[in-house]
Amino acid sequence: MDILKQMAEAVIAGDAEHCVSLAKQAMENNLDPVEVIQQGFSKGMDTVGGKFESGEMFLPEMMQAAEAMKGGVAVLKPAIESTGSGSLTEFGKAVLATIQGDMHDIGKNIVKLLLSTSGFEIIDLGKDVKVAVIIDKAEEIHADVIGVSALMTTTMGYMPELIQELQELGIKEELPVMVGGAPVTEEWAKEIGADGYAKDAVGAVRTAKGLAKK
Ligand code: B1M
Repeated sequence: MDILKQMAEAVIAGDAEHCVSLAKQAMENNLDPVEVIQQGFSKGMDTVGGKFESGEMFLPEMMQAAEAMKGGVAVLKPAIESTGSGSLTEFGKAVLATIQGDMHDIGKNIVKLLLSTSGFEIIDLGKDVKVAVIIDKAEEIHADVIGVSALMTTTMGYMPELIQELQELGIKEELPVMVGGAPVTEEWAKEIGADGYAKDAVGAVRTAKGLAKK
């Protein structure tokens, strides 16, 4: 089995130790750490999501899988940081958050890692963050972009609320919003009036750079 498949399997099995050793092996073999996350660990997580949905896996196993993936990503982090390009503030400041009611932050943290190594200063507000808190912080620091993540269909609904609120305050033009997360689509992003959308963390860097330049 190739190493990426083994990584996916290790996440599904919730085997943190194996995730760590595979991540180390990937680095020794000079594999691209971002590719390793997207084609290895994340694929495993997709399977976990499917198994949870169909009742083959339960919450404790999903939590164990999440911890295992985090362990593997932590090993890859320094390699991603060392390939960083651009000075810390080349593209300005980005306020990042997982939206209100949503505790999923693995994807948001990967987006954060890549943005922070691509010329953005990141203000990470964490997970389950209220719309008002995001707006206050973005206004306070004159953010160049706001990035919000949602992993559930139930929490995606706070994204249009954020955009509406910015419109009502008359600051939408100054504070472009990028949205992402597994259930979010480009069509939906357009529909709610978001300024940008990205399917994955690599795309998020591209989109954020485009928005910050404006
Ligand atoms: Co939960 N969960 N979960 N979960 N979980 C999902 C999201 C779910 C789809 C599983 C399923 O049923 N198939 C489902 C949601 C269903 C729905 O939409 N309504 C679900 C559920 C139901 C729940 C609970 C309600 C379960 C329960 O308690 N009964 C509960 C919710 C708690 C809450 O939030 N209030 C819950 C809890 C958890 C854990 C704590 C166990 C854990 C999260 C741990 C953590 O994040 N710290 C967890 C996990 C791990 C998942 C799945 C399996 C994997 C998510 C993940 O980390 N993927 C997930 C199923 C799935 O998504 N396939 C599921 C890996 C990550 C790298 O990908 O986050 O998509 P992702 O990020 C990508 C892109 O989406 C993109 O870039 C990232 C990297 O490429 N991206 C952006 C993300 N944010 C972006 C922002 C951008 C741009 C791109 O711009 C700003």
